Amino acid sequence: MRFDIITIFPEFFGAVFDYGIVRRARAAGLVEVAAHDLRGWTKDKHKVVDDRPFGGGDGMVLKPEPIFEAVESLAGACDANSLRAKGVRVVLLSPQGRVLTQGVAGELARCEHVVVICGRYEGVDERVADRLATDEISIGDYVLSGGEPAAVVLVDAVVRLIPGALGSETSAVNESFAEDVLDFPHYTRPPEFRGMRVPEILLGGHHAGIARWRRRAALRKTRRNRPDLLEDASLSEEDRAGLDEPEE
Ligand code: 9D3
Repeated sequence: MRFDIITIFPEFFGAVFDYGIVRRARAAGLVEVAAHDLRGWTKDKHKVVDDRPFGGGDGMVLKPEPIFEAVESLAGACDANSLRAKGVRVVLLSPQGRVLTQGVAGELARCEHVVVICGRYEGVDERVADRLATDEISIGDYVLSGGEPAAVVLVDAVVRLIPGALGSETSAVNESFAEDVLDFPHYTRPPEFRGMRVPEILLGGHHAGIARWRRRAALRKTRRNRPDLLEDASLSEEDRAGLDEPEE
């Protein structure tokens, strides 16, 4: 699989893909990632990529011409349907996109080629979203300065779902967010640190007891930090009983 990232800050991506699972997947030849300077597709002397918004208002808008030129040179002449049919996605990263979820990442992980357009300034000429991008994606409801940090998040989330990328480690299927309950709390040595004890049940070898403790702790933490997830979780009687117990 290949990612081509179109950006006005290609140096932003200097070493971010040289670590961990993404590095290993690249080394194994499972994925290629390249960042390209949008200015390379301008045709004027000053390499202008932005202009003032029609209708007025603050800020500048990324012009359509260099973005269309960039995508056509990286993905071939294109309409959204024939691109999707070829396993090519053109992702516009913008605050107006559908929100990136594990499901969206899984969809992209099945593609051969993902071209990522990073927005900047106040926005991107809407003809890019309308006629060039196959997908418009946001990484969440907060304001970034541009699409570049979002591109890093997208590549990371997608690469770990490419078959073979996780190697011998636990499969992506049973990770948090493959489910509707968060992961359970983890502890390692020492058993007491600055007066904080590791829960006693984890120190013995009572596997059924440990499994019950972990499930209960995961549910309680989910209720505290992400109560929204529990709304469509299917909970057993024992799950509900564990949630109802008072704080120890
Ligand atoms: C004035 C209204 N703002 C739109 C909500 C303007 C604006 C803010 C931030 C225009 C562009 C940006 C830059 N952000 C992105 O390009 C972006 C983004 C984000 O800000 N949040 C979450 N996901 C993404 S993906 C790309």
